[in-house]
Amino acid sequence: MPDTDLKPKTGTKPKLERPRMHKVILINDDYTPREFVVMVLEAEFGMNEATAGRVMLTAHQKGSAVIAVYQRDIAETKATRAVDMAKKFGFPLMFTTEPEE
Ligand code: NFA
Repeated sequence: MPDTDLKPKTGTKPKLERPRMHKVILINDDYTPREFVVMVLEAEFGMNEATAGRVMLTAHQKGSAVIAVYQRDIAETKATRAVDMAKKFGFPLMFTTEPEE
C-alpha cells in the first residue's frame, strides 16, 4: 500500500492497569480438626508447620485469616483444591478468594 503510514505513533500507548492480585482466605468452622487444617495449608500452600499452625490459629480465633495473595486463576485453583481435599475427608473446611483493594 503506497500511502500506508509506517511512522510509529507516539503518545498513544494505553496505560495498562496491573491486574489485581487475589487473597485466599481461610474460614473457621467448628468441625474440621486443627491438624487437618495445618496439613492442608502445608500441602496446598507450601507452608511449614509453624506458619501453618499460626495461620490456622488466627482463623480459629478471629473467624478468618488471609493465607496468601496470588494472580486470580492461581488463587481460585488453590482455594478449590483445598476445599475439595477437605470434602474428600468429610470436613466442611472453606476457603474463599477476594480481590485486593
Ligand atoms: N475451629 C476448628 C476446631 O476447633 C479448627 C479450624 C481452624 C477450622 C481454622 C477451620 C479453620 N477444630
